[in-house]
Amino acid sequence: MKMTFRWFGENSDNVKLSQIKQIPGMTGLMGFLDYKAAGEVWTEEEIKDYIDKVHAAGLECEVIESVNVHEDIKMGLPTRDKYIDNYITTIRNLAKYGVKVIIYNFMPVFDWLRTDLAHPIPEDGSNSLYYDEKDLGDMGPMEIVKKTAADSNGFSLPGWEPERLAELEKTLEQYKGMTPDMLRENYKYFLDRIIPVCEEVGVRMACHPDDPAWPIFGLPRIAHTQEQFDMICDLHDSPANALCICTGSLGSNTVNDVPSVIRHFGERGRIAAMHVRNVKFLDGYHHFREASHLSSEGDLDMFAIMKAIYDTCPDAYVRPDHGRMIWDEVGRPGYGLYDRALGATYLNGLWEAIDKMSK
Ligand code: DNO
Repeated sequence: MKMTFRWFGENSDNVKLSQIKQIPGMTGLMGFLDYKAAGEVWTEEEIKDYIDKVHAAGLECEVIESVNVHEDIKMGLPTRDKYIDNYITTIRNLAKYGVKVIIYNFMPVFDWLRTDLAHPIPEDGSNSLYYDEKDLGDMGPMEIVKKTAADSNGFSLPGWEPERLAELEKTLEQYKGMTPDMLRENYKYFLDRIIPVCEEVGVRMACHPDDPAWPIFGLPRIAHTQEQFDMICDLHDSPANALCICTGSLGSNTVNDVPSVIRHFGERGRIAAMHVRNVKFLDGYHHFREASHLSSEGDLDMFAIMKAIYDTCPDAYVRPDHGRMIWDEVGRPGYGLYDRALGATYLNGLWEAIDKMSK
């Protein structure tokens, strides 16, 4: 297991590399060029510049997260080939600088979705990301986009890039009538082209689950249960067609037994990366908030999760996912320094205990 941290680059993160380096047991990053629009090539110069800085801080950068897939690929439009060519160039460029895993998703239009980015947690005075389906029902896609942008403390939010969402109404219209099977067909077309390149250059693609783990706004979503991930693995059977299991995304839906999903795909050699965080279910339908990582503060069993990783995919890259905002920090919602650092330390502690108990 390599413990890593998400970092957005020196011009768009309140967290400094020197601070990340001081978190005990931190080996490197899940890196991101947050200014790249979906479909654009990540050039060698840009990648080198980012990774050189990470290395200079004494950290590794073997994982890149959010090389976003252009909507034309997901929709299967004739223009998709041009964007797939660009994606392949990006894979090759990243591989040249030592990247081994690329985390991405195949969710139409929206990546993750919340109805409040800073919901107060009355018990301790902190706040966290929050979802209430009731609020969403009142809002609709345009409003949620505006609200999310307005609540982001001025930071760009991955998955909510303005360029992607500028043509939202048109894009939503284009998805009308697309079934999950049709989306899967387009997904297969994409994988059939990129996975042979990944095999050649030694990169693994890691698909991130739908977050939350159910369909929204009538859009097809095909990555939120074990059965759906089995289908994704079967679309192109290769160890390079792998998964990033995000415990909080899958765990938002009680149908998913997260440790058992990890074991299922870990045993099959299909987990390249893990996002580890906790969720707390609240009263009502599809209603939860994000919790600190500690098992007793939420509804997921973090010991069982780390044990499943230890037993079935011990080489996976792990990062503490979203934290609460604590200690008056002002930062990108979900991605402050303090609570994620506490999370990393806690997860490393669980790992040490599991390791020693196993010997
Ligand atoms: C949310 C993140 C996701 C993830 C993408 C990968 O906080 O976990 O935005 O990076 O789905 O493409």
